Amino acid sequence: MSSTRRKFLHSSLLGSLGLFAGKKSMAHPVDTLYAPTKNEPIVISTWDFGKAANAEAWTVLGKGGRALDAVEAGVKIPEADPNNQSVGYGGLPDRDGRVTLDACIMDEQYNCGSVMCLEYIMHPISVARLVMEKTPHVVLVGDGALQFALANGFQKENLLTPESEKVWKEWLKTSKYEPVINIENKLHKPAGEGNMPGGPNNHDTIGMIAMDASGNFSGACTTSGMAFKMHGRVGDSPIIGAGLYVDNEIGAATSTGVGEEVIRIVGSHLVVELMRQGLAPEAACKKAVERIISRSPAKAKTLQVGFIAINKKGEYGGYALQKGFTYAVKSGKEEKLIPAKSIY
Ligand code: SD4
Repeated sequence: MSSTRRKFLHSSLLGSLGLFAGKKSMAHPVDTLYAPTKNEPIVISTWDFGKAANAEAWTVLGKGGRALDAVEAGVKIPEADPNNQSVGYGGLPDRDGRVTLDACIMDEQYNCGSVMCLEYIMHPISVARLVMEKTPHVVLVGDGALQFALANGFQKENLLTPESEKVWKEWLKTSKYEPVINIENKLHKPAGEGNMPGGPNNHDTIGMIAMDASGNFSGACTTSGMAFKMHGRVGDSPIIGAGLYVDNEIGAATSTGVGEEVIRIVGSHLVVELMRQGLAPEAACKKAVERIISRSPAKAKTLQVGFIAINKKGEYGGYALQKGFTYAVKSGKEEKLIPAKSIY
């Protein structure tokens, strides 16, 4: 046996006996990376509906539970809420009237799972978690994701509520296809055109990131995507690095808004890397938003994108292109909804 391997086994054994808990081990960096330390749990998530989702996540975090379990439980709240027309059940359909869902999840050890364009399953986040835990893969899409979900006991359900169907039928009268942005709770079409049906939830994903009492991070992101999208269109939300990224040494970030712009800059990964360079969460989110503007300043004025992030110290922040983006925070010290700063 090589001496490195022997050292690893030795330090793992000591680690599992708890002899290194809370201390910086010199024996092997893996021991220090995941060693429990005393941390204040915290969870943050996108938009106003993040508040109810955080409260659910707190039922896990507040008891010293794992961040991964907390974020999964948290985002299942908007997924099951028929009044939320941008996530899960009740989500606005694509242009063909099909509700297609995107979700991803990531834990403290770079494990991740994702489903894209999944139909008929109310909790895509739990399917994404199973992809992570039960398969050697990271992503399953469409029929393959559905097949996998059904094989694992998920029920097929109609996710198109009468309300969302009504909005879709209204949209069909004009069938105009363009992103609609959320500014101060109003829907605005680019270039001053009239508002589009769909209510204020036309495209509001839930992205949730959390640090638990062991100092470990996880994140989850789930959405029905852009309303009336082309069938098969996938945004940033289920793409690891774009809609969500977790690096347990640094922190975590997630995004909402026009997914195409977030994918182009690999937004959430960028935010985490900016924090690695020393930026505070809010400053890192702002820089990522500025990257979108630098690519195309005129277009950026017509879009909404928001990021939120937490670092290893439990500091958090958010930033958006436009006014109107809110995020919810819950910790042992506070519970609030924060209007994010924005460029425009
Ligand atoms: C997407 N990012 O599918 C998602 C939608 C969203 O606020 O977040 N809207 O592009």
